[in-house]
Amino acid sequence: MVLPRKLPGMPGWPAALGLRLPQKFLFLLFLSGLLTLCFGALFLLPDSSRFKRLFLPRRATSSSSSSSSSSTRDTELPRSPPAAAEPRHASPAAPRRLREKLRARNAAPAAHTAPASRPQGPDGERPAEVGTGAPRESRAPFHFDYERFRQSLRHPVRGGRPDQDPDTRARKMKIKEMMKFAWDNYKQYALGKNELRPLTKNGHIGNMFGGLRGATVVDALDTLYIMELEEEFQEAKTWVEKSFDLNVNGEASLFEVNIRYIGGLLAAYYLTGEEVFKSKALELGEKLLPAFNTPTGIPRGVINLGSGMSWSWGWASAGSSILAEFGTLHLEFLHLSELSGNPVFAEKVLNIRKVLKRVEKPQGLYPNFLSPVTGNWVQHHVSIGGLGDSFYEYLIKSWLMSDKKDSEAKKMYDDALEAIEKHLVKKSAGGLTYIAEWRGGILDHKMGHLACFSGGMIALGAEHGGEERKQHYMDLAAEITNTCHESYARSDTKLGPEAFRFDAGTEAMATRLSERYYILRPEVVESYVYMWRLTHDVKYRQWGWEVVKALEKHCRVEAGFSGIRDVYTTVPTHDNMQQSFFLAETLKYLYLLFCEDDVLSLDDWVFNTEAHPLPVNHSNFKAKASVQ
Ligand code: DMJ
Repeated sequence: MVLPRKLPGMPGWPAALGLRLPQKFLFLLFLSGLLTLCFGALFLLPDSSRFKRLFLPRRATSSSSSSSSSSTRDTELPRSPPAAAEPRHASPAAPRRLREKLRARNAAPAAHTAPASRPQGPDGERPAEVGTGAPRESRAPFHFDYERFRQSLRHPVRGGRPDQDPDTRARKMKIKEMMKFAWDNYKQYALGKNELRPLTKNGHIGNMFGGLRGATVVDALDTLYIMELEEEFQEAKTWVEKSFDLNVNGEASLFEVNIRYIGGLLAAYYLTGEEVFKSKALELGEKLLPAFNTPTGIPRGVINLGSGMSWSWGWASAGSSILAEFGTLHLEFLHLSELSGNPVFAEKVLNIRKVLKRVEKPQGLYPNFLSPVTGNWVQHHVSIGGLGDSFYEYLIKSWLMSDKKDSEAKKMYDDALEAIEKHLVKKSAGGLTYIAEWRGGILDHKMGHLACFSGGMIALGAEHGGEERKQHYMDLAAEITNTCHESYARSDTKLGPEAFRFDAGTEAMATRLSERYYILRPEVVESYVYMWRLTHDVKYRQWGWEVVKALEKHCRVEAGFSGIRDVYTTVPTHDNMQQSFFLAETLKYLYLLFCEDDVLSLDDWVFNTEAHPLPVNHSNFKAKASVQ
């Protein structure tokens, strides 16, 4: 401890007290005794004390914290509750059923989640267990009853009835062939890399997944399974078993890892019951938890999967977190709790909802940037396309996934949609309905390709509203889907641009060179599927078939499918990238468009934002926690 040095022209403070040398020594002795006493008292403070956390090594205070003791960022709130306690961050208004479930889980001697390969702390010790204070060895393993879950489904997952119409059957088979072609080329030239580069016939790794590999494998698993590409599914499964390494050390997008890897693994587990998918999902889920260690519990966008350090995107205003990123965790995280018996994942996302409920919404709208430190909006940009999109999607899907019990999510969705309709939904001079973007009250009359998922979302939400509202929202959904179809129909390739505008005489076309590309995105086809399933209007199948033909003509190359740089030329340049979401989403949705409705029935499944099916928790769902 260094005492303040004497300043020129001022007496030292023991001297200023008029003390002589022996007295000075006595005074210093007393002072150091006092300091030692104060520091020692820290050990007597309760575990929750902020001071204790500031001064003591992290592991000593985080027995109930998230898994990664290797996180170097000290945490404030929130923390997981000790066993048998009410989840600290479960909102009082949070769905009662979910809270009861969490309480039951907390009381159960459960929470064996991580396999033996779980990372160790920096000094070689095991990190503290997630969500319980009990030592790992003393707790019985949690068991999710997969067989009972399968019995609870209302339809066979791959469909019970064969298609009647030969044309529809042929179209379905064509899409299956496209999937096989995309997979075979990825396998041949890029297996283990994240994406295939189909022109140069090699792999792409990129920097979105923090050193994780095989994004295309994990994204493709459920599509291969649903299409009954058995051999190819086995190849993908073998890669996950033998080569999928989670002990990586790199900066990952929390959102992308969640929707592609966690979503893909969860769906593969629920469809097949193969334990490897579950254990990988849970292990990876734990690695994401340190991102939530912020003053509000709103996670930051980027996390190092090795160290657990997290931070905000450099491009996000003032260190903010992005609505569509932290708002697109709910479905997967509830399932991580469901499968592990560990409430920590559900607590994290319930807390996000609590923060969002509490914060004031300008005109009832949710801006895209929120500070994880203050919990306030950082900028007033509102969009149902990029940066906002899947937040709204997860509200309505949370309600559906809860078997319509999560009325809080439904209310938030209804209110948000009402504000969007009031302030953002417009009609063009030519009669096309579109959803504009909002910048502090000023409208930008532009719709991104990403925003085209909203036709399907609005139809899904409408399906369960009152009769009058239902018709209103079904009409709105149909109009938006029609506008997105127009953005395809008005291009030379019959594929849609990244963004299209409604200004200066332009309708549903890109006006900027930088917005003319198409990267194999799924959102328009996604809306066709929901509209088809909910209305059975054959035009949606016709529109889907137009997309198949355009993909074959302009995107299929010798070794896979590639995005194109300009949809307004029939001799487009390829971008040399077969995105993983092409296999996860675009081809899956196209296939489902030509399947009977009981294949991945909407009665049994909700699709995460990467089109990975997660089961609805039916009231007759009897897969309860049991201790082996
Ligand atoms: C996908 O990764 C997901 O659909 C996500 O929500 C946003 N967009 C891409 C595909 O366009």
